[in-house]
Amino acid sequence: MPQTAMPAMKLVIASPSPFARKARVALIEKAIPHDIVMDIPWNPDTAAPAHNPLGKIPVLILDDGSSVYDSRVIIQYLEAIYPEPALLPADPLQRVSHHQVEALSDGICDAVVLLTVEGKRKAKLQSRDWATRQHAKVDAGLRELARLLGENEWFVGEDMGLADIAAGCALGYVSVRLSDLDWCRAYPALAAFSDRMEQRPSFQQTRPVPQEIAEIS
Ligand SMILES: N[C@@H](CCC(=O)N[C@@H](CS)C(=O)NCC(=O)O)C(=O)O
Repeated sequence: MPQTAMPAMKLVIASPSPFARKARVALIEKAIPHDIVMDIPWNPDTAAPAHNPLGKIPVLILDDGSSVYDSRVIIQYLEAIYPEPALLPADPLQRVSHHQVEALSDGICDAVVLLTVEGKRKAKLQSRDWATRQHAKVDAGLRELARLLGENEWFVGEDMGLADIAAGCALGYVSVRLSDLDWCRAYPALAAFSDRMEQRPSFQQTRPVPQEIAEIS
């Protein structure tokens, strides 16, 4: 009997996006078959609004055409449908700790995205105060990540999980977008953690790649 191939889920991404990377890493760590759809959500021809009213990526498109967004919900969905290997522990308070690190890491990424987008606006529209505000969030976020990790191997408990994926993606993104920021010297244990994460196959396959985005007004 000929086997009918199951249609794979599709993940709409942008190649530099740390949020998309988080979802991609989860898919790879769980060995879930999927197809990648490349998008540039800042450009007028973006496909994102057809799948997410907020016009943001990542979006997971399921076999029935329905969408799951944003990266946090995508990971919850994957965890529910493909429980192994677990990215979240059973203990409810440990789960909260994972989500806290995820929120902190995503907040760092939000600030870096805003800085990147600000840099794409016409020079006369760019605000130095706004940039300073976002830089302060990145600095405070990195300081807190370093404090939470301490000298531990993983952020929560004894196993790699969501917190580590989220923090690893944020650190990789900061290194690419804010290459002048010498956070590795300030936080050597965090830098060693980032190196360990970048060596995982799921991270090696999802290195951030810059995209050409149109000027934003
Ligand atoms: N909280 C969202 C953030 C997603 C996000 O900000 N994506 C950016 C790309 S890195 C985007 O699509 N921005 C387009 C826009 O804001 O119009 C998530 O975790 O998925």
